[in-house]
Amino acid sequence: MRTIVILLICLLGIATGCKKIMPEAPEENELLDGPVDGLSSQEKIQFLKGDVAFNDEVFTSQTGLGPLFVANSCGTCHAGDGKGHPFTSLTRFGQTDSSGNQYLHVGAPQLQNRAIPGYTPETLPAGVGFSKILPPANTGLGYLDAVSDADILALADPNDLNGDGISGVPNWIHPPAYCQERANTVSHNGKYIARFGKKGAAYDLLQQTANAYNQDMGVSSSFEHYDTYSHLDMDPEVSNETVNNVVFYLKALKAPYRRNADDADVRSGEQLFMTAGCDKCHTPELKTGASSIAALSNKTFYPYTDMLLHDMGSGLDDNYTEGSAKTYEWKTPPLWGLGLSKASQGGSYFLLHDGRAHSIEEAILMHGGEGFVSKNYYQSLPATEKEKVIKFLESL
Ligand code: HEC
Ligand code: HEC
Ligand SMILES: [Ca+2]
Ligand SMILES: [Ca+2]
Ligand SMILES: [Ca+2]
Repeated sequence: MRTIVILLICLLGIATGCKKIMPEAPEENELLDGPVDGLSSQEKIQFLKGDVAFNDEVFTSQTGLGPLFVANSCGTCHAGDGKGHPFTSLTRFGQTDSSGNQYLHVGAPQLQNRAIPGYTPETLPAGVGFSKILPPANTGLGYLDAVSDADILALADPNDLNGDGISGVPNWIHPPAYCQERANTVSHNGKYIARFGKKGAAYDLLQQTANAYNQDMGVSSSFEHYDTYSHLDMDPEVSNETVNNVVFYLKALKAPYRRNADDADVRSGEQLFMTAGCDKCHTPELKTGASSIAALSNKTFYPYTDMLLHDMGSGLDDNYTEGSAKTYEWKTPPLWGLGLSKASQGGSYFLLHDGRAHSIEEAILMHGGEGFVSKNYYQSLPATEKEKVIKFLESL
């Protein structure tokens, strides 16, 4: 019915208005959510089930939401699987060093600022420092998941032996018992390499997902069943099947496609990106090992991350530790999809962990610590050359 009305309006000759009424469907290469090519029909079905659970399943107090929570569906914070907005941030507090969290009795580490009727939401205790983080894009996660520990370690240089001022390190954690060991996983003193989240503190997508249900929505599962309000273990409110479908969905989300890769300015921008040493952390090319999803096995892909933690200087210190990550350390974020992120963030950029950078250039200029030299190189470029770097980044 609506379509007919719109068509009629168009026929009446108000042609200029029609574009506004009927937004053009985005081009395939501008969409972030969709599966990788080459899934089996079985896998496509699981992807769709995970898609529904992730985007459409809105929890209520009847289906397990809360009592304390931050949002009622994954899709609220991860709309279209793109980067999130300051309205969809998470707040964590009370963990300033490796001695642990001194504020567990008042709701740390994560703030649940909403509650179902009859319950009181958490508030930040007076005087405590807190860290606010924005959701990253969820695209291409299956590729990052399938990189071998050995490949990640090959990029690490903890003692900066090559003397370039850059010393990426993995985040070493004790994964929860329900996580399955990766093939050929590498372990040091009982700790394993974690790789998801902005400080890279989640071992795999199951841990990330089970935690999100539990901490972000107050929904318990057989994996994570501790209730943040009662401090009791709860019966599952979401099935293992649903959790596994969501994990599969995340793994099978395609990687963003490049746009304008052959443009002359984009190509010189790419050269400048290398000369500035951006690629020392934003590693252009990685490869997957064997994956249980055939479409992801032994593939070369272009995420622009080394999945390692770097000292980014005091300006980006959030006074919060996770796993072995220090307060000033962040995992290099993938840059793929950067040029598309504006659309998912409501038309403006909110970059870096807390969205403080409102343009790509601002994000670059806020690089300190191990990124300082690289940032200075960018800053010293003439305006026309800077523009090329930005054009390149927008093409990712
Ligand atoms: C209240 C908003 C919110 C909700 C609800 C939420 N997330 Fe997130 N998500 C975030 C934020 C913020 C981060 C960054 C967290 C971090 O870095 O530790 C994140 C990180 C992630 C990541 C890590 C991606 C990466 O690149 O490392 C995955 C995967 C993810 N979320 C999946 C989910 C799933 C699945 C659900 C639902 C079960 C969910 N999220 C619900 C806000 C949310
Ligand atoms: C020492 C490692 C390192 C180097 C070198 C480096 N970066 Fe980064 N970059 C990071 C880390 C880590 C972050 C995330 C910091 C945060 O969230 O607070 C980041 C964030 C970014 C972001 C924001 C991404 C987002 O999704 O919010 C952009 C854009 C970016 N870098 C571009 C560049 C460019 C261009 C260069 C070269 C001039 C460069 N980086 C050099 C490590 C590095
Ligand atoms: Ca619950
Ligand atoms: Ca809490
Ligand atoms: Ca080095």
